[in-house]
Amino acid sequence: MERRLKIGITCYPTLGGSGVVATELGKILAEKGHEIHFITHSVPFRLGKFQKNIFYHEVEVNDYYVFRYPPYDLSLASKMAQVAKMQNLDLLHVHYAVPHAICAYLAKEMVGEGLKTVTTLHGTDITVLAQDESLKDLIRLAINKSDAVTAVSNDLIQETRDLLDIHKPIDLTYNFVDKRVYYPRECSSLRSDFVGKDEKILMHISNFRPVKRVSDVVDVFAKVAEHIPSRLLLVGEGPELPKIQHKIRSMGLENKVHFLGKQDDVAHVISIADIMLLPSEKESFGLVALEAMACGVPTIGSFAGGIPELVTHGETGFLSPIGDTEDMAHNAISLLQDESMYSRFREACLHRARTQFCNDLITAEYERIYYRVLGIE
Ligand code: GMT
Repeated sequence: MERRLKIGITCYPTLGGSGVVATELGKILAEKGHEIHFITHSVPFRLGKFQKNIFYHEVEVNDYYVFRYPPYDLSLASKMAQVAKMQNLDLLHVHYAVPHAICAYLAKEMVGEGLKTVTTLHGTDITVLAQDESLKDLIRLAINKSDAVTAVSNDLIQETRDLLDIHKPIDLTYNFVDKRVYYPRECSSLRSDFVGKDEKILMHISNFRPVKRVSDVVDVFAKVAEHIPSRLLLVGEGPELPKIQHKIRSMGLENKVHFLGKQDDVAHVISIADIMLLPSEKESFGLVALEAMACGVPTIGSFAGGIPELVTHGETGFLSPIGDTEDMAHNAISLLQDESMYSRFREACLHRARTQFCNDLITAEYERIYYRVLGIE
C-alpha cells in the first residue's frame, strides 16, 4: 500500500446494487488498511459485523418547524464537512451524482481544496434523472466539480456524455463481487424445498421497478414451463409486485411461482438457480447478473445498457432485444435442454467472474484513482 488513506463514503445505504457495491468497496479497503468513514442516513445494510478501520457517521436531518421538507441534502453536506475536518479525511467517495456529488462539492467548499472528491455514477442518476431538463445543470455541475468521476460501464459513460455534454474524462470501473462470498454454494437441500429432481429453477432478483420488466420474466417463464418442468423464484420487492402477482394468478401459474421477498444471503439463494432472468429496459450494469455469474449461473436477458459488457452473448448467457420474450424463452429452453452447453456456460461464467470482475482487480482500480486525485502517483 502506497499510503493509508482516510476515505469518507456516501451511498444509498438501504437498497440497491449501488449501496451493495459502495459498502463492499468500503469493507475491502478497510481490510487493506485504509480508514473508512461511512457518512449515510442509516447503517449500510451489507455492513455486517464490526470491522477494524470502519466508522459510521449518521446524518441526522433537522426538521425545524419552518421546513416544509426537511433538508436532508444540506444536513448531509454539513456532516461530510464536519467528518472531513474532524477525521482529517483525504477524500470523499460518493455514489450517485444527485444529491451525493453535489453535497460533496458543498463540503469541499466548506473544508478547502485539500479535500478531494470522487463520484461514481451508477445509472439511474443519468438514465432517469438526466432526462429531466430541470436537473440537467445540477447533475452536470456535480460531475464537473468532482476531482474524478467513474462509471460502472462504457454504455453509461457514453450516455452521460450524450445526455449531459460532459467532456471531462470518466474512468470505467466495473462493479465487482467478493470472490470469498460469491461462489457456487452447496444447496441441494434448499433446492429440494422448491423442485423435484428433474425440474429446473429460473430466478429473477430485482427491486420490481417498471424498468426491470418483471412482466417479461413471467412471460419467458410461462413459455419455458410449457417445454421443461420448471419453477420461477422471484426475489425482492417493489412497486410492480402486486401487478405481477395478479398476472401470475390470471395465467394460472401460482403453483409454479414462488415469491421469496427480500433476501440477504444472495449467494446461497442464487446458487439454487439454473438460470437468472434479466430482461430490463434500462440497466447500466446489472449487478445481479454478475452475482449469478460468480455462482456459475448463466443469465438470459436483454441487450439493454451495460448488460452486454457483462454477459458475453453465447458464452456466459444469451441476450435478446428488449421485450423479445419469444427469443429469450427459446434461448433458455436450448440452454436447459443441452447439458454439455450448460456446463460450458457454467465454467465460462465462473472463469469470467473471477478474472474480470473480482474484488482484487476492481478495488485496486479505485485505489489507483484515489492516489491519482491526491497527486500520489
Ligand atoms: O437498478 C436499480 O433500480 C437500482 C440501482 C442502484 O442504485 O443500485 O441500480 C443501478 O446501479 C447498479 C450498481 O451499479 C447497477 O448494477 C444497475 O444496473 C443500475 N440500475 C440501472 O441502471 C437501472
